[in-house]
Amino acid sequence: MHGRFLILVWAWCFPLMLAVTAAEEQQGEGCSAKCGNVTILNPFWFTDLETGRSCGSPGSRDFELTCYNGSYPLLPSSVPNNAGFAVMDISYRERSLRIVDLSKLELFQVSSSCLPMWNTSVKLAPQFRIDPINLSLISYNCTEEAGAAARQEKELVQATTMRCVNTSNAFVRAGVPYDPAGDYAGYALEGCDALVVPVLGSSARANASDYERLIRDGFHLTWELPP
Ligand SMILES: *[C@@H]1O[C@H](CO)[C@@H](O)[C@H](O)[C@H]1NC(C)=O
Ligand SMILES: *[C@@H]1O[C@H](CO)[C@@H](O)[C@H](O)[C@H]1NC(C)=O
Ligand SMILES: *[C@@H]1O[C@H](CO)[C@@H](O)[C@H](O)[C@H]1NC(C)=O
Ligand SMILES: *[C@@H]1O[C@H](CO)[C@@H](O)[C@H](O)[C@H]1NC(C)=O
Ligand SMILES: *[C@@H]1O[C@H](CO)[C@@H](O)[C@H](O)[C@H]1NC(C)=O
Ligand SMILES: *[C@@H]1O[C@H](CO)[C@@H](O)[C@H](O)[C@H]1NC(C)=O
Ligand SMILES: CC(=O)N[C@H]1CO[C@H](CO)[C@@H](O)[C@@H]1O
Repeated sequence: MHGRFLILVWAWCFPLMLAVTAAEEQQGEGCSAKCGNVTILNPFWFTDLETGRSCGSPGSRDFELTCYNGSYPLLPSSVPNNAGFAVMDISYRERSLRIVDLSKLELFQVSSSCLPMWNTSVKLAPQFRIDPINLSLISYNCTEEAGAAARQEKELVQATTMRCVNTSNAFVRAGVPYDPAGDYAGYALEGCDALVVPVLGSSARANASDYERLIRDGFHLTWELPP
């Protein structure tokens, strides 16, 4: 009789115990699993820079975020000394997140130094894929000669507010279909350095002269679970 009672109590409590454990795993001790507006759950985890404590269970390095100034989670760049990505939101159901390439924003900030720019795709860890329902924006930094030719091209917009370039010879092209292979040879311009930035698929009809807003709006990534 006594034993049966214990089993009953145990069976009744068990779901409750599971729920408590899950909540503890999500929140960890003494730290919130929220950074700004974004909820951090498995497989993502982060270390609180101030307390040094981990939120969530430390897992794969590629999924480690840093909570920047309590404002937004930062996904690091896999290129050293390069600003990472600001995470704007995460959909755990769709395994997708929207991020903004912070180093590209340096092209609009007066105070920043002009560091070398990398294509966004090379800065992402292999677990992440740029969502194919994306478009690309290509920015060109041209020599004077090539700039004179590019100014004749109707679909190119002059990047008049871009820093770190001679704005007379810098151009932007929007609405380029996203190419998973990264082969944008069809859009190469002789005498111009090209930089490819993914933008949201919903920007299909966007005007290239809105390049700053397009870059600030970010783009979607999907992730594969770590092994
Ligand atoms: C958080 O979300 C609110 C409402 O959606 C928005 O107004 C606010 O700007 C967001 N904050 C950050 C840091 O993204
Ligand atoms: C840090 O966050 C506070 C409040 O959210 C904001 O006022 C401040 O500008 C932020 N600092 C930086 C360096 O972003
Ligand atoms: C970016 O990618 C384009 C297209 O593949 C390539 O032509 C260009 O050289 C790359 N730029 C950099 C800075 O790597
Ligand atoms: C920028 O390009 C224009 C046109 O090619 C040229 O006249 C000007 O000297 C350049 N400015 C600088 C600072 O190189
Ligand atoms: C643009 O080209 C000039 C001259 O080659 C270079 O000094 C500058 O760093 C380049 N800017 C960017 C953003 O690539
Ligand atoms: C894009 O915007 C620019 C400046 O706002 C405007 O002059 C141009 O007509 C627009 N192009 C299209 C195709 O709407
Ligand atoms: C404009 C563009 O690139 N559209 C593509 C978005 O992704 C879907 C799925 O891969 C493609 O079918 C579209 O062509």
